[in-house]
Amino acid sequence: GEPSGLLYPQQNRLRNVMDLSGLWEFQLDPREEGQAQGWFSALPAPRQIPVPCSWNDLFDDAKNYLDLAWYLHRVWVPSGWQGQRVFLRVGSANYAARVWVNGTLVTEHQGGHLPFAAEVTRQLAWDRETVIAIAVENKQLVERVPPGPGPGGGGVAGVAGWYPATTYDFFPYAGLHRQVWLYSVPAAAHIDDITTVPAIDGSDGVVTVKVAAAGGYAGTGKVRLDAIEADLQFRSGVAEATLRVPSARLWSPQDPHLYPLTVTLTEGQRVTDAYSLDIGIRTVAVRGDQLLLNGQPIKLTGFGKHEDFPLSGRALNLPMWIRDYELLKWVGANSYRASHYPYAEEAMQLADRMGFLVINEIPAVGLNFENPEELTAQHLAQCQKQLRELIARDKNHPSTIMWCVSNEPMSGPPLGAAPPVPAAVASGTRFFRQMYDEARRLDGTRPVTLVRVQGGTMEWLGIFDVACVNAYYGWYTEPGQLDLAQQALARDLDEVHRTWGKPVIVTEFGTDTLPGTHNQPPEMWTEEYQVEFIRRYLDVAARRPFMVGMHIWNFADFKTGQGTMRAGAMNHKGVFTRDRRPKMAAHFLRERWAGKDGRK
Ligand code: GCB
Repeated sequence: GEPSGLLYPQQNRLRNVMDLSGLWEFQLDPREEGQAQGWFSALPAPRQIPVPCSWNDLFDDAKNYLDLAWYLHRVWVPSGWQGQRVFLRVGSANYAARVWVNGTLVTEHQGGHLPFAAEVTRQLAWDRETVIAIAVENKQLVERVPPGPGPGGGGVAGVAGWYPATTYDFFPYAGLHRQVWLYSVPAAAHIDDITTVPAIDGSDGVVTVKVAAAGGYAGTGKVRLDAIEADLQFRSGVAEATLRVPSARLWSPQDPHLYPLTVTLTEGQRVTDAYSLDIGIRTVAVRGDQLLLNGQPIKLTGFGKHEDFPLSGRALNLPMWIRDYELLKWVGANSYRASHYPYAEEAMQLADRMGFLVINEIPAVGLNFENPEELTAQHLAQCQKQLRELIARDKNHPSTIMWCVSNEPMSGPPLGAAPPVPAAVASGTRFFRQMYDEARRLDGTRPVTLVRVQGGTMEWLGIFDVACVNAYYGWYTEPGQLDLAQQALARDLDEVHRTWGKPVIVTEFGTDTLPGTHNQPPEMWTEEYQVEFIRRYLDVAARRPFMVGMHIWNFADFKTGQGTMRAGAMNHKGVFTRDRRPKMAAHFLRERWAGKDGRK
């Protein structure tokens, strides 16, 4: 079924929230004996760990550890919550988690980066502490998404054989990466889900609001948008209303205006539940080879990113997010791609507020279609589940302008090293048609895309609304030869456009750049080469009206596994260093994108 309970936890007059961030007990379980020995009640030899945080940068013996580990926390549930329904919500457990409350297994979840919740009203204690235990592992298994290395694993990193072995080019950070919360909702009936769909009619905004209330609720409610109100009449737990905002102030990067929306359930004059969120009134569409925001063509300037920082790893890091948004503004970016997995909910809220456009991606990186059909079927089930969870979580964010269903799926070796394998192409085509249909079924309002590896399958781009391609001419191919690289890029983009007539985005292009390394004339790994490479790519795009976006790989240097291609176990394609200092390219982009020449 559809996921429920993914509304961001909210404290108000009728609901309660308790954020369990802080120090928890932690223990590795390499022999997987914990469950049989009752570790969900007490850990035999715990140490302390912060939640949220990846475990890998904290403990030497856990650096490359991806097997089972236990988290345990004791909490008093406030007695004022009695009489309400209480849920436990895990923001992101990377990758697989099992959750116990006072000794009872209450839920399991697979796939990091997305929240899950379980009702724990019957398991928690009112007269003593409640024990919460979460067992997490991040094994790189071939049937998972992203797939682990092996017959079904693809990806450059898989091919290169790095340590720890992954099919993707970022460190496999593990652990509880976002907050764990307890929250309560009214027992009689509560708002379980809200879907808002904005439209524009002349100068008016028209917002359709669909509300799901738990337990087949058949009562009444209200929805208020700014000063406009409408009644809700629920049938079998569902109600809908349409609100018209005269002369609406449309959401855009220039004016990211948000309207407050509140949904209530009512019994006569009495409000029995309430939930508020801020929404933007804006539309996204594809017309011909243009991408439209509020009916006007828009070009994306920005980056592929990662959630990555020293010590905290892949965990929620609000200082990092605030600084990154400051730097995105500073450099003149209007957008980024949430490569290669969904980012923190707070990051999406900030993007709404600050006017960033986000290509929102599920963790489907490293897929390879040279696989037995049953493995592909397992991957499809995982990808569809992740898509359902992502859209349930992020559908109300104006900043999300596109869903991306995969990064660099492969039907043969990358970089055009050999022609695609026909059976793999056909298998991928079936797969991505189903992914596209599922995305449109869940959300008919946003374009859907897929990111092609350089030299990868052209056919798959035809299934989607926008063609996204990654390009490393001048780096992995044509090394050091930027004239050739520029020609190869132009040929590639023109062919994609000629074949499909769709808007095209280069979602990745970049060079590893060691900060402080210089040469004239520009040479690979120098700051000059990064600037020159980016300049050439932007020039090629600027001459092509169908190019609707240029996202540099990457915003910042980020941690990878260890291997011959990654100096210091880092990908150095950042325009900023890992600690967010600008390389020469950052100043160049600020001049080009923000029109600031550095002297002002
Ligand atoms: C890619 C991948 C990205 C890598 C990048 C690189 O194509 O999508 O995850 O980090 O290339 O730097 O090799």
